[in-house]
Amino acid sequence: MKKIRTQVGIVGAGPAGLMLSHLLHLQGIESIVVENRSQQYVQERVRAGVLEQGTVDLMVETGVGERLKKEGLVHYGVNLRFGRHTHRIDFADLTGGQGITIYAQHEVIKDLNKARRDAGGQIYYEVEDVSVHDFESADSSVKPSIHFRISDESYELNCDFIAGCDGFHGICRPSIPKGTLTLFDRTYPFGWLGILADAPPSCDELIYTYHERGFALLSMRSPQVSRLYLQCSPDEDINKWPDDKVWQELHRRLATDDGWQLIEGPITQKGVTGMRSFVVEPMQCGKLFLAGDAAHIVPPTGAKGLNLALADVRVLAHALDDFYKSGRRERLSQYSDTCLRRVWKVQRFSSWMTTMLHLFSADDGFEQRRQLAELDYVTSSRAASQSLAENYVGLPMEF
Ligand code: RFL
Ligand code: PHB
Repeated sequence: MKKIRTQVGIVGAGPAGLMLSHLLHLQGIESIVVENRSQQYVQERVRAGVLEQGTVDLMVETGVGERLKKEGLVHYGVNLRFGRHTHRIDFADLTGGQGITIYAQHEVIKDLNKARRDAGGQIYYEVEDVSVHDFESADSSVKPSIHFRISDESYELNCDFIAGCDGFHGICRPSIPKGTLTLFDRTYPFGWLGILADAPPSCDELIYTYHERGFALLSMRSPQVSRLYLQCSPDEDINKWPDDKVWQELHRRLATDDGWQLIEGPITQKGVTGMRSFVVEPMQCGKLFLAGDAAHIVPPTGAKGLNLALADVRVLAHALDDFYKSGRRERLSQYSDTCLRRVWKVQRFSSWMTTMLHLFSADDGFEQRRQLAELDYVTSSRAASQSLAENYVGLPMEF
């Protein structure tokens, strides 16, 4: 077995793993990232699109925000549409000038990858049989390791700490001994059918729509590319959704009385995503720290998953910095508690948005009227609008 060594071994080259490696580098801490997919696959995977103000600030402050500043679309509000009317939530007014930026997750990945490559960072793509070892003890004389294979060569990566940034289906969380973790889980009786279309966005800002046929969302990636979602069944067969049926359903759910028009264009990508809320507690075990989707999943209605993943690694990078600079372990031992305070607030917001905007049962008149009353309240009370706005642009970083 070929032995290599670093200070922090990172499993997963998604946004959490790459940002952690980047932040550690800026602090003078070495890391190696191992990723089981190819670089191309990771860089092309279509996912999130909304960056909170704090995420944008983090990227800009750490020198990876140049393209984001040029190409990102800054929005100072979102629209809630119901009863064929549109109600704008004005973020700038309600949050003291804050906004969100539309910039695709795979662009964030490209920027982070480039920064790591330019700095000579080590990222091993297409590794196989990844496993994590000897991390359970807090005793610093016992060193954890990550084992993996590249083609026919087996590697043992020895390190001081392991960061499990390997997403919901990764191997880090399941490697933690049984009984150590408590899982909190909720699934929803629907999913999202998402499309990318070569069509200019039909609105300058996002439109979250409540409709008796189900939720619809209009988002975008650029002035030429629209991203749209429809509530569907969690196991929806995508083959039953030819392009014209997707457009027809979008037209129905997004229709208004004010002459607004949905602009169509060729669909370039189509997929179904399930929805869940999930949290694991604690987010650490000895010298293994879970971050991002490995530790928690939020339903996408709040546009929070990527932002939360980056908030975790920001906390972890600070805690590791403290340890390497002064030997202090307090922040490392508080890692999970610090992250979970934000995680649960974001879970609350994401499940609230999801519950307010989706159709749960077509014949539950009470629930539908309750949802409409909630939307009416949120869009007519300044206090309620402000609560939505401050959560959407992102709660302040406490650490
Ligand atoms: P990722 O992105 O899943 O990255 C984990 C990486 O680990 C790799 N991996 C392994 N590597 C080595 N060995 C193994 N055994 C491994 N197992 C897995 C994987 O290949 C992968 O590269 O997790 P990370 O870094 O925690 O980032 C989380 C975000 O990707 C996720 O929360 C967001 O995409 C969620 N999300 C959204 N978040 C937002 O903030 N705003 C949004 O607008 C938003 N929209 C979305 C979304 C997610 C969606 N889907 C498809 C789930 C919209 C959608 C449709
Ligand atoms: C997206 O553009 O992909 C997007 C926007 C807002 C969400 C979820 C996804 O809440």
